[in-house]
Amino acid sequence: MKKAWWKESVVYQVYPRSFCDSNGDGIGDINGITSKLDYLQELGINVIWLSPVYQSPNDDNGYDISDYQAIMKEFGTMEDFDRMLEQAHERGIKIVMDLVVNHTSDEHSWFMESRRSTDNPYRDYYIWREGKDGKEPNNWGSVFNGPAWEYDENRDMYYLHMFSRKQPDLNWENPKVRDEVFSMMNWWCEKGIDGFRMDVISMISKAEGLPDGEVRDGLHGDASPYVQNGPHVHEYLQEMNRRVLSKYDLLTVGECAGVTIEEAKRYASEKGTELNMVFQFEHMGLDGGEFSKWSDRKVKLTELKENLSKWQNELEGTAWNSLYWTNHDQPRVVSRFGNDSVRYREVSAKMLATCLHMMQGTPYVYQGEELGMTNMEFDTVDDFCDIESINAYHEYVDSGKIDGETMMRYLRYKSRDNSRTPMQWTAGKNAGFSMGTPWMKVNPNYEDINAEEQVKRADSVFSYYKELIRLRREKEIIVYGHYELLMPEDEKLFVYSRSLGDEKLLVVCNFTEEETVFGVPEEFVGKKVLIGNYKEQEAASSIRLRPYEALVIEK
Ligand code: TEU
Ligand code: CA
Repeated sequence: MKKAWWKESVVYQVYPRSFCDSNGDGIGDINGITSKLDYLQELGINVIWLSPVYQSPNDDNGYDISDYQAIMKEFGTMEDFDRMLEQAHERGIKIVMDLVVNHTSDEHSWFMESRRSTDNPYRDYYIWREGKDGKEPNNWGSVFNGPAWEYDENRDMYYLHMFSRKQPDLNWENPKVRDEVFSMMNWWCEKGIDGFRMDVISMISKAEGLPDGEVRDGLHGDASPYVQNGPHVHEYLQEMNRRVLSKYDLLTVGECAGVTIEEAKRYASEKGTELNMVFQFEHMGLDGGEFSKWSDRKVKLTELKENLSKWQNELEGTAWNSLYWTNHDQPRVVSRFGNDSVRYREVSAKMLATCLHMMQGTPYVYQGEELGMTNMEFDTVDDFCDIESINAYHEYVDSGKIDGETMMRYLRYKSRDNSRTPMQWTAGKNAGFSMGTPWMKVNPNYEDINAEEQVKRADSVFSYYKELIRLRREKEIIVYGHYELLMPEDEKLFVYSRSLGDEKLLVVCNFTEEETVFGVPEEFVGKKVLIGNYKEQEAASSIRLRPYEALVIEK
């Protein structure tokens, strides 16, 4: 297997709006991030993935960009950005930018020109179609609910928006669009940034003829087969690779909704023709239901194991995995796959971290995950800020598909806002996030869960993440070792081994609050426990695993 710095890295995702507010306006900003670089260095991560900081009207918190080469006013200035980049580099931390080029904001100058007239030079920068019998050109629903088309009076046509109506999809078939995107990317690379996380990059090529989708929720057609992994996506990424990526030493990760193993091998081929790695979504979909993600079903451990193991085994040697439990679009992992009760919160957060960080791939830590931050107790639909949550509530409840109370339960469990509450720095006012009024309510549990307390405490979740990250730096086997799932049918334990040459690791994770006896395989009996989330555990031939216990034994 080829070695690479981005395979040996641990990435930390910063959601700037909720990370740290330096000037008291209630909104996290770039100077706030700069002020926390020492904290990140202490944790030991070596790459930051920065969610969008570009100019944006914030219909989707910066994922709707109106100028790719300007910084959002609330976040600061380009000088602030340059200073952050420089200070990060001084600490050996790289910065990977979010690249959102499936769509722009409708307030981007390209779109404002494009909608002006049908003979404007920008007319084909977006996906415009005539209506059909006075209705939308096809039946596609947008990811944020409602139809994926918006009528524009001026052109008397509809434009496609796979996300909100303020996020029109770019027309990648137009070579001028690709020229613009690639030159913008080169501009950022020349500035010295270290890579790109590419937002829904699997959606930039749409199927010929834009055929109607299957109607499954009784409301709209499912566009995914026609917009994900479309006919030209690899061709466009290969062009991007030739014209931009190959000229610099970058970390590139594609957010690839709907990606299969076969597709991932193309996006993230070891040959380096497109990207370094992808975010796959299969494990994030295992607890969904009839209404896509909206459900409060608990994932079945055997399914989770089977899925993650498939990715581990099938990409080995041909592509590279990214490892994540959560991000700014997912609920908090301890509330989802662990147990966020006072009793088990810390131990289950550490167990989940062990399970993920011992796998093959590049791990991603989402801000606050390293503290075991939890989901939020939202009271009513008015507590949500996220466009996806608000739209979904109204669409399903207003149409009578889901009753209000049930939908609130789903939202409390799955809303993206769960992970967007402000970072909990201290037990002081507003969790130390802001001196003013935070743009979004702080989770009231900050007095118990905060960085200040955890950095000092040797057995905190923070200290445990720090140790996992240090171990990965120290041991090649954690990065490159071969993965093998053991006991696939077990409903409680997630057990796997890693091996590299003569070395071998055994990873044992109890995903339940029940005690379980585990028979340690012969070759590990009496060997060293590398890390574990309880004190006193020895690799005896049979061990009693306590609730959410995790341990790693080194042969
Ligand atoms: O997310 C893409 C995506 O597929 C999400 O819509 C995801 O399915 C959903 O959030 C799960 O609930 C990216 C960004 O990460 C997200 O924040 C943006 O809203 C979206 O693209 C549009 O840019
Ligand atoms: Ca601020």
